[in-house]
Amino acid sequence: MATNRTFTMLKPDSVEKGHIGAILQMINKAGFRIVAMKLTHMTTADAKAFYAVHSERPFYGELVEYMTRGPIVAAILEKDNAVEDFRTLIGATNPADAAEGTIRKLYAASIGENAVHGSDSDENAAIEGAFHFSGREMF
Ligand code: 3AN
Repeated sequence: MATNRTFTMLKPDSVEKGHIGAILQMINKAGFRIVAMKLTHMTTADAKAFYAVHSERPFYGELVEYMTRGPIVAAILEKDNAVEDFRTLIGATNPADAAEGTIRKLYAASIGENAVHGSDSDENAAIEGAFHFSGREMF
C-alpha cells in the first residue's frame, strides 16, 4: 500500500544559489505538507552511508564530495501518492531530460548537481526520513 510521505533534500547547489525559497514554494504549491524540515550539513560518513547503494558506481566519490560541500535542507513531505508525485515534480535525474516546469529543469545544473533529492520508493522514504529526523522532529 502506498504511504503518503516522501523525503527530500535541497542539495548544496540549491542552497548556494539561493533557491531554497523558490523550491519550497513549488513544493507547497504542488500540495505537499511539510512534516519535518531542517538546514543541516552532512559529514562524509553521513553522505557515504546515505548513498551506500551507489558505492560501486563511478560517480560515488564525486557524489559524496558534492553532498558534503555545504549545507542542505532536509525535509519530510506529506501528500497522497507522495513518492510518485514528488518524483514527477522534481523531474528526471538528468536535468537535460527533465520535463518543462519541473524543479530540476528550472534549477539543476547537471546530472551530478541536480538540485534536489526525492525518495524512489515508500520503503526508502521511511529509511531516509529516519536517517535525518527523530520522531520528535516530525509534525
Ligand atoms: P535520483 O536522485 O533521480 O533518484 P539516483 O538515485 O540514480 O537519481 O542518483 C543519486 C544521485 O547521484 C543523483 N541525484 C545525482 O546527484 C548523482 N548521480 C546519478 N547519476 C549520476 C551520473 N551519471 N553522474 C554523476 N552523478 C550522478
